[in-house]
Amino acid sequence: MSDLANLEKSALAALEACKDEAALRAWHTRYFGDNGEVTQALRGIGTIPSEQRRAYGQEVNRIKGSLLTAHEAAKERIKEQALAESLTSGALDVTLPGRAVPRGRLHVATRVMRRIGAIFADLGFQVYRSREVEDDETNFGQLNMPPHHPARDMWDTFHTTTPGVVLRTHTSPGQIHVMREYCPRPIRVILPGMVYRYEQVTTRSEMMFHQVEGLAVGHNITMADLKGTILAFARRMFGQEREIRIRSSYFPFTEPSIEVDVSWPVVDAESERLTKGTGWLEIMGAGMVHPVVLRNGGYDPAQYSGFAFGMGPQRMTMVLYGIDDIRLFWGNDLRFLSQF
Ligand code: FA5
Repeated sequence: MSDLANLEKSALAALEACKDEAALRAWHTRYFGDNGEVTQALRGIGTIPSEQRRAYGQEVNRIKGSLLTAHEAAKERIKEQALAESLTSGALDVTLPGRAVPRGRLHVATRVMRRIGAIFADLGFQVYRSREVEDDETNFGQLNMPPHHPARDMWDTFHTTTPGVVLRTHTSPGQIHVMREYCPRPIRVILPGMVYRYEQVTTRSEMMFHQVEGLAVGHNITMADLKGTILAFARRMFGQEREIRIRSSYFPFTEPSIEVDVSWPVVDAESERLTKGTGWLEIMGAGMVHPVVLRNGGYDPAQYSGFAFGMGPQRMTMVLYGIDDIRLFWGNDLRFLSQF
């Protein structure tokens, strides 16, 4: 009987020490397995002298019952402990405010391109998309710059490994594509897009930048139409008080050729710097489409005339927002981009 008391005591102590389910299973095998200590005590009932057998048997069965009940309780305790542990170790505080998903926005260059597109849409211009990889002939030759023409030096060119294939240095070759597609119908389009130049990158010059070309072809189109279009654009883009100034210039694909300035009153050091003190800002090159170019597009220059212009939206954006370094546009610096 004292052995039984010891058995119960040590089994309960061992159960108390169990920390996980594996220990619990080992405990069960130790006491209730085929050769377990309680199993053996039960088997031993038959060997007990008959006068003590009844009392012994009752005690063994009581111990068996109490240990199994304790085992169930320990199982429950360990399960709850495991659950509590997993809850605290991967704790998730659902009362904390959520992390805001950063919302993207349109790049300032895209916004300005859209604004330019909207102004010209109001003036009746459609958008024509033209390729960025061009052949030498369309980028230069068809625009009245045959091979070895010195004007080609105006555009430092990226040549590809395929002879005669270049990255377009300006949007002007698009004029040839539009004319050939539309001829003999009248044309009023803008051609926005990226252009590439093998240039020294500085605060004012990039090797990759946007241009917006404009082209109008029809009967009786004159310089006055070009001037009126540019003035209407400049006033919408930069403000109602703007005046434009036309200077003569040279491009092989326009005749006469001009460069256009927009008035910019010198009111502070910033505008003084932008206009170099003159009160005028250059915004584009333009002119009347050269007869050779009209002919290359399929239009008879005796019957048709047209104007074209090419502007640099990055330079205009710099003026509009006081950006002093053109490299910021493609620098991918969020501190810059998130200001717009
Ligand atoms: C041309 O590219 C002519 N194709 C424009 C033209 C079109 C004239 C149709 C006549 C008729 P130019 O190289 O000046 O011209 O470039 C036009 C504009 O692009 C410039 O006024 C300027 O705003 C912008 N630009 C030129 N080079 C750069 C550069 N490296 N980085 C940023 N913008 C530039």
